Amino acid sequence: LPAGCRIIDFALRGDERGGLVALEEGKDVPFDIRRAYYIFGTLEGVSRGFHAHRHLQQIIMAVSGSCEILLDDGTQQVRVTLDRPDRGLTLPPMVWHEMHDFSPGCVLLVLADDHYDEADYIRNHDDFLALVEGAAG
Ligand code: T46
Repeated sequence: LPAGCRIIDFALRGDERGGLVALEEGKDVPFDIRRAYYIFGTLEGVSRGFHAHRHLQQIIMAVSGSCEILLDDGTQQVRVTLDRPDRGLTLPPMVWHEMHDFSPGCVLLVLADDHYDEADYIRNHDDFLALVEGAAG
């Protein structure tokens, strides 16, 4: 995985009635949570993402269904399957990500360490590569 991307298996607190996962800031989620959003009802064949963030830290999980996420740090590309409601993937700044192959009914929950700010997005892949190369000197 690219540096800073980490798979986190959350504790399952379910019982004979069904599943339950609790996410606590600083414990299960390694940053302060300032925003949550969820992505659902994605139409068949649609892909999303196609950006990196300059500063934002996030954790993403498929609370229902599945999708593939492509991670690109400018050097390597890795695909990760998100298909467990008890497993999160941290998305650090400066990792290009694309979400593909959404299953019907897929719900992605994302927790972020800051409010929405369009200026934090790098939505052009060539700009992203130039910034990565610039940072590498
Ligand atoms: C990310 C991936 C995993 C808001 O107004 N507030 C928000 O908090 C968010 C997340 C989005 N928006 C608006 C901006 C766009 O007009 O909602 C619209 C759709 O957002 P976007 O095209 O960026 O959605 P995705 O699925 O491509 O990307 C999202 C997040 O934006 C992004 O931060 O890392 O999920």
